[in-house]
Amino acid sequence: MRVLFATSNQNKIAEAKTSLGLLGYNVEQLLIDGNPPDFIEPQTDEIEIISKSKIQQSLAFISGTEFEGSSILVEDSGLFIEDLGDFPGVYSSYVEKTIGNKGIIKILDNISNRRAEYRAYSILYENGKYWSSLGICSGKISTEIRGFNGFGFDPIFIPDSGDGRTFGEMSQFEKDSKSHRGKSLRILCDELRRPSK
Ligand code: ITT
Repeated sequence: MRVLFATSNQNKIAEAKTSLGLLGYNVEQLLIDGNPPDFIEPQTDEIEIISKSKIQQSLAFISGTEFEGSSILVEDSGLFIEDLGDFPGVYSSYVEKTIGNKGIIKILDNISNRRAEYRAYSILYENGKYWSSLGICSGKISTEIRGFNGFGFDPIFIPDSGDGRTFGEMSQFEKDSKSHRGKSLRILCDELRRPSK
């Protein structure tokens, strides 16, 4: 089955191809005239609210196009650092582009509580119905940048379910088996495959 992922983030697409590919889905980026939807994000600190807004904007974006009636996937995600009151959270993309991993490590200098979690809220629209799911990956922020894989904060995020390596030091398959995105997409597919739905 084909799923059109409405996102401008190529890393999210690559990871969704891994997660959903294993479950038999064919993930493609939603592009109209070569462009992904340019989302206007509502002012909120809830990824769930942003994700709901993204799916509505995507459905408006495909209305009247050849993609009307297709299965559409959206996702909003971020890194939530406990001692910083869940910052950067919904501002993750902006913080990544501005202060980056070095900046986060600097902010956490001398802070002993380095607990953090990644969260992803995904919504799939198919045949007039919506399926949604939250995936959480708990861990901590490393004291130095390690690894070249993944994207964004991966070289400073150490998942609890691993062996001390950052996501930046893991393969995409390994990250997928533990990550917020992988979990969220697998829950979504389980829901979708339930016979009662
Ligand atoms: P779209 O809104 O177009 O999907 P985006 O990158 O702006 O793309 P978000 O608004 O959901 O997406 O922001 C997610 C940000 O959170 C992302 O840019 C990274 O900074 C961070 N992030 C989320 N998941 C991550 C992951 O698996 N690895 C590293 N950083 C991640």
